[in-house]
Formats: sequence, structure tokens, C-alpha cells
Amino acid sequence: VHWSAEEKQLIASVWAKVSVEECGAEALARLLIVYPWTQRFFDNFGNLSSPTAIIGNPKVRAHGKKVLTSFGEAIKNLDNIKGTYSKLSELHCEKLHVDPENFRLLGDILVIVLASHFGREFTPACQFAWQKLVGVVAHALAHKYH
Ligand code: HNI
Repeated sequence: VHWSAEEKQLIASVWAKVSVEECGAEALARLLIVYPWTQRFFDNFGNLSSPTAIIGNPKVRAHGKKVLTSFGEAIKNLDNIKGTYSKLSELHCEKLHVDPENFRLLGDILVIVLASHFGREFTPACQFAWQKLVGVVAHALAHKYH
């Protein structure tokens, strides 16, 4: 994957303003609400019985933060995202058995969360760079599947 200087800049400038705690929690909560079948991977997270329960669930918040923090690793290593996620790909495949389609869904949701947080500032060019990033991340996480 090639990243232009402009794409790198657009990703970095948004990332610098992202709260991984807020946006991570919101992205995971939205995933569980919008695509309820994803809840089955989190059956040890307690109450996921309604949107309000999911949004207020401290385990969802903590895990969302963990996932978005891990996105930060991709951003630090744009030219080696596959290598960066090689262990995580193994984990999601062999231990967690997460269908890789879900990585795409979470990526799309993250783009929506950023758009809602940044509004007009999240320009089409920004969206392009971020959509590319979440695609590359999803692809890297799916890499170890067999
Ligand atoms: Ni995911 C654990 C990163 C998508 C289900 N996941 C992690 C951990 C990281 C992580 C980091 C913690 C690993 C550890 O403990 O060593 N996950 C990511 C990233 C994405 C992603 C960067 C981006 C697309 N994970 C998903 C999706 C699902 C998912 C889409 C399911 C729908 N992940 C899990 C589950 C765990 C997990 C389940 C274990 C949770 C726990 O603690 O029990």
C-alpha cells in the first residue's frame, strides 16, 4: 500500500484530535447496536440488552478504548500495518474466531463516528484517507486466516 504525503497528513491531523477513550467506546457500542450479531463475541461483557445498556457498559467502553488504541499502532506504522497486526490477526483467527467481515464493519463504523465528531472538518479527502486506512487495517487483521 502506498500512502501519499497528503493522506498521511490527513490521517495524522484527525488522529491528533481523537479521544481514543470516547471514540473507541462509541465505535464498539455502535458496532454492537447496529450489527447485533457481533454481540456473541462479547458474551462475558455482562448487560448488552439495549442500546442504553451497551453505551453504559464499562467493559464495552474499556474494550473500545483498547481497540482504538491499537489503531494508533497502525497509524504509527502505516508502511508496515501487516507486520504490526500479525499477532493480533492470529489471535482473532485462532482463538477468538471473529469473522473478518466484522473488521470491515467496525472500520466503517469508525469512519461514521469520526464524521459525527468532526463534522465539516472531516472533509471528503479526510474520509478517503480514513476509509483507506480502515480497509488496510481490516485486510491486515484478516491476513492470518486460513
Ligand atoms: Ni478485537 C481483543 C484489536 C476488531 C473481537 N482486539 C482485541 C485486543 C485488541 C484488539 C488489541 C486485545 C488483545 C489482547 O488482549 O492481547 N480488534 C482489534 C482491532 C480491531 C478489532 C484493531 C479492528 C478492526 N475485535 C474486532 C472485532 C471483533 C473483535 C470486529 C468482533 C466483532 N477482540 C475481539 C474479542 C477480543 C478482542 C472478542 C477479546 C476480548 C476480551 O477481552 O475478552
